Amino acid sequence: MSLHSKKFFVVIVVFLLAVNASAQNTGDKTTVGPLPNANQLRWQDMEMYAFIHYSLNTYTDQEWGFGNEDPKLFNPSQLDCRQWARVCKQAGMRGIIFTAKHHCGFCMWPSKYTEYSVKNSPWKDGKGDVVRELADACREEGLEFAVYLSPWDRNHPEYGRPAYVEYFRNQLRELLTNYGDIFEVWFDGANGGDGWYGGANETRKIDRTTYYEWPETYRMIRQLQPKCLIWNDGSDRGDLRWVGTEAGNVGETNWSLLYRDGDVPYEMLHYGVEDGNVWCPGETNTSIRPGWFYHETENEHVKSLSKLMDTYYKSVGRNSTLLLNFPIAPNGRIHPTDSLRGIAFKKMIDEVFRENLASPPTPLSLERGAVTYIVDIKKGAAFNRFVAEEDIAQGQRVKKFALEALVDGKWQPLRDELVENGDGLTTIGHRRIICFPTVKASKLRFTITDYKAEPIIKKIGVYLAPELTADIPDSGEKRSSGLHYFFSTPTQMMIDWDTEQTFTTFRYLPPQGTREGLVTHYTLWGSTDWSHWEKLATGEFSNIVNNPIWQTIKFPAAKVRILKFDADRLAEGERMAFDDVEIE
Ligand code: FUL
Repeated sequence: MSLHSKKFFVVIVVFLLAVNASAQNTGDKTTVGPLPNANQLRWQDMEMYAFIHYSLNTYTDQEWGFGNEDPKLFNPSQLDCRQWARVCKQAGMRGIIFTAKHHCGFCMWPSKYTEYSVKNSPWKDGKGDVVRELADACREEGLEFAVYLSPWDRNHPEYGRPAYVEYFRNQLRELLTNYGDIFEVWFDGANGGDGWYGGANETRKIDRTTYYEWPETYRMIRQLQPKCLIWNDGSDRGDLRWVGTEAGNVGETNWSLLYRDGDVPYEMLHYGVEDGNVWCPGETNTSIRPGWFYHETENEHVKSLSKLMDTYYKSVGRNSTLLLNFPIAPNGRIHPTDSLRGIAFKKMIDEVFRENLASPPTPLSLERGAVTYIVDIKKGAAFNRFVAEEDIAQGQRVKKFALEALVDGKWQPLRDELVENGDGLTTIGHRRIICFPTVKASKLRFTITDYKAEPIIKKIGVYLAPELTADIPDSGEKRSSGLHYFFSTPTQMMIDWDTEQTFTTFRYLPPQGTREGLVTHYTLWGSTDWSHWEKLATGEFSNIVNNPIWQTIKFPAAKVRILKFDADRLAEGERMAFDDVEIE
């Protein structure tokens, strides 16, 4: 990481500004809309908490297990939940959500309802319980604890039938009864269809709006853990919503509201709904590495500090929380690169927001329906961050605002440099952070130009963040391979070389920003003469739709002149698409 201009490190304490504009009732804008409940308010103050992905996938180098992986693979030599909790705490995380059961169905606790769990692994002679160890470690470190329980279960023979729903609920009851307070339950909406399902080896699709009978499950959760928040993707409204991407950003316009009923398309997930009738704020989830589970090949791709800061501004700085994933390595610990990066991330946040350069603003003025704050900048200093917070206990009210800096006696507009179109100055909510190029000014003018009801601004802050340059290339970086390829059919790519080559790896970078043509299932063939084809690999690119990162296919060393890549299934459309491929 390169930090430029340390001398510009002027960072000050946030000061509290409780300015209630309700005295300035304009009379015509009084529809606040729904309000958060006490659990949602408490949750929003957590700001950042960790995800931990750990399961049999860690030992099979997969993102989604099929459900038939051998429990004997689970035998970490140095499993240390205290190390996870310490790292997360130092990385500024206020709690941990743990994958108690991922899609493969393997339980990280000795559930009495299945044999597919740690109790049939060699780890601690089958007497271990990772959920217990982590819950205890969190409490010791003063962190909150929560569980991810995948509704989709590729191991269970009854998946897709009513008996499974009862099984799922029984497991949830175990987790909610035996491990102390749980702050959140995370019900992943993914369902790729196929799985082992007790040996049936088939595709089972369910109707996710009805199959799981969520109302009944929600009742049980409310009864067993009244403070627990429900995260649910799509179907029955929980307390929190997904933000429609795993890339680590929510919309710059971000309402904490949704409609109580109906489908929730991407636009609603990402931006919320201005006139929604239920409070359902967005939680931004992303991983510190490209994948959710640990893969050695990603050790060089742990997100850079600048990328993590960008993620922070685009989540916590946009009225959301940040759920940042730390995968566990096969030895049972968080990899040192990830832990150091996580800790550096927290240090940088503290540095940026150490000193508030704003003197208390003059009392607000109200002109033609706009609420204006004039902020004196201490010593006319340089700054590049603006922070505003609404008192969301009284609803989310601000629709649009403007920012200007007084430079040499002239007001100059400031815009959010993290948005591509417009000035990005829409909605505030719990916290809004606006990033702009460094400016030296004596005053800042913050004008709320449109609002649903009288704005109640709790805090205003002005800061100078050190400039960061991308220190580590992004994992999505394009590495053009200059291959000679062509399509023999819309779903078949051929790549040829003049002479025989030995390969062991094929990498596919899916098209970014679209599902059209994205390959979810593939078969890879090799040939030396165009007529005899050897199957090199076949399988699925799990989670590629939500997380369209580079996908790696490894196969035993093969001598080939031609490679044939068949798209057996596409997420959407009829024609395979790609941003890049690589062969090694
Ligand atoms: C996705 C899952 O399919 C991934 O494996 C991961 O658990 C992520 C957090 O949610 O939908």
